Amino acid sequence: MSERKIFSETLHDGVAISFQADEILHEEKTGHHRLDLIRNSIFGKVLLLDGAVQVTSADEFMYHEMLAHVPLMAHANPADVLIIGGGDCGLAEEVLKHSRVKSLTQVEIDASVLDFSRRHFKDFNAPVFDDPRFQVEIADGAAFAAQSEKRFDIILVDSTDPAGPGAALFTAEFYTNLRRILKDDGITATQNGVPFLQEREFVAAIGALASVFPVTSCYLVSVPTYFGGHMTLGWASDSEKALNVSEDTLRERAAGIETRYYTPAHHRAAFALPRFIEDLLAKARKGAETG
Ligand code: AG3
Repeated sequence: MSERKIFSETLHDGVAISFQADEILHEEKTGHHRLDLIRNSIFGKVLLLDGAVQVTSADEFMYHEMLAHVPLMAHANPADVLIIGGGDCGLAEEVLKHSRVKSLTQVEIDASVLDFSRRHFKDFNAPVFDDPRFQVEIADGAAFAAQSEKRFDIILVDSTDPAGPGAALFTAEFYTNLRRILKDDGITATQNGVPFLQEREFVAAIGALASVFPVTSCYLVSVPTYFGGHMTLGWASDSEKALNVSEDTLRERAAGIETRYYTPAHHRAAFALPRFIEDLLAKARKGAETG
């Protein structure tokens, strides 16, 4: 007899998304997280950490493509890339599609999430582990950023939400260290939550980014499992140059890279924000100015 169980996300107060588990594939308490892996008829494999959905087989491409390709295509020479978090390696897979990338360092705090995802999410992450450009460090991302001697063209922060182990990845101190380890013309992009449900977190995180970087913005992605409307990805750089790359240039850089969500036209469109998000962005930047 097949087991049936409902898994409800515990991330937000007052509202939740629920998944029917056609099968419970794994339940574990790792050193850092509670980890659940279930199989759902629509989303395929669904990985939850501490009761919050992190990745599903069916919709991972939407989030990973936008977090990787927007900053990478916007950069003239994204040779050295750093991913903080992202233990399922779906983001690494997108980054390594770029032949312009010469090295990818991934810093993940939880070795068991990495090992586990390597076994269970082969469908998307298998190519990563055979790629000589890929290097993993099991370490605290915040500590890595504080200590690294290496500099990067692109830093991607693929974090959990700003609670528990992920909280350190939303602070001005962390962003100061990211700026320190970025090369000239470097770009940082961050997981920044669903502002309709996480307004306070959005303003705090963008405010912290804006207190450190001269140029701060955000762009949109819709991911079914991160429900509640648009998700925002944070953007930080020292100049506006990479925000104004033409669609023609993006198309040249995107040639030969296979995607299912990202397009050069959508890249540019993703920075056109609904009014309420524009207002929150302005509020966050203003907060940063006045301290
Ligand atoms: N990073 C994004 C987690 C967002 C979770 N939010 C939520 N469930 N509403 C996940 C890691 C993907 N590589």
